[in-house]
Amino acid sequence: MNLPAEQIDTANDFGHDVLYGLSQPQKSIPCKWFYDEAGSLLFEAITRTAEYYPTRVETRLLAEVVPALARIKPGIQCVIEPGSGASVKTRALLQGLPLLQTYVPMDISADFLHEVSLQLQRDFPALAIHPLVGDFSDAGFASAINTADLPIDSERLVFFPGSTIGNFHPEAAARLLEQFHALAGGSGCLLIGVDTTQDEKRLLAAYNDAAGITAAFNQNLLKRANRELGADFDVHSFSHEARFNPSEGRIEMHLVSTRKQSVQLAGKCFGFDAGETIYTESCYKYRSAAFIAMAQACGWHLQQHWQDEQESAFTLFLLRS
Ligand code: AVJ
Repeated sequence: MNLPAEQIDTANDFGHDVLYGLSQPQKSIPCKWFYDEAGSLLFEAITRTAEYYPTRVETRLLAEVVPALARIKPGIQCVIEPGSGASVKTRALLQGLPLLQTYVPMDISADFLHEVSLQLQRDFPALAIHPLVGDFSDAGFASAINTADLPIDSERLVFFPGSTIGNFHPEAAARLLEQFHALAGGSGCLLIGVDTTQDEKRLLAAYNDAAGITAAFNQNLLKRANRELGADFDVHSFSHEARFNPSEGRIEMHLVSTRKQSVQLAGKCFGFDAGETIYTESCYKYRSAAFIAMAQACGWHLQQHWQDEQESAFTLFLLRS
């Protein structure tokens, strides 16, 4: 394994994104900044809560999907995973694909990716692990795969689980689906997990667990801004809120200022009214037919799909070019 992991992006633009986001009429911070080391660990803790069904459901679906995939696409040699995080779900794929040689985890959290890659290399000694650090939503990131030292002629599968696609505005989601062709290579496939659940109660509970782990995950953004950017957020005067926006078909996460206050950052002062929010995340919940239509418009064809029926409508779609 080539370590340290290859760094793709050049500048850390967390500071830029926070300054820009707090200057807008609806204050916001992009959700990709959730995932520093602490945030990545908090996300893993969210996936173990009773309310957060997507991980549990997708893992159960994968037990059925991986053997099916090994039959449908027995020749897959390389798995590429944008936003790999802890690579927990991937392990089933790494074990179940008979000709797999290479795994390329891509993540924005360098230290976390490094640790996960070392552990995977210990657990899968025969596999070539090739971590890439960076923001997979950068337009240039997809082409980085071709300059990386990879067996590019191999049959590739892009694995994009967890409904991460839901974090992108539909137009950005479509751009991402188009960029995935470059990752997959001409004849590659995409296995993508999409939360197609529409039940409002279930959705709201999943983003507001009783133990408060999602709240801590949300507030960690402000702690991170204090630590890395020297901001002076009083973290406890911003409370976590999850909202369902039915017309946009999305869950929204906000940090609500519980009082009138101001925050200093990089020589600037940002005022908050009581009740004013920082919008921190969108999680779009597509209906199956709408998702398939979007994927088709982006040059992907549906090969097969698997949908949960026990506790949600989470779906895994296998798409081919
Ligand atoms: C990792 C982006 C799929 O949107 O469900 C979990 C992130 N945010 N709880 C999601 C998240 C709050 C998660 N994704």
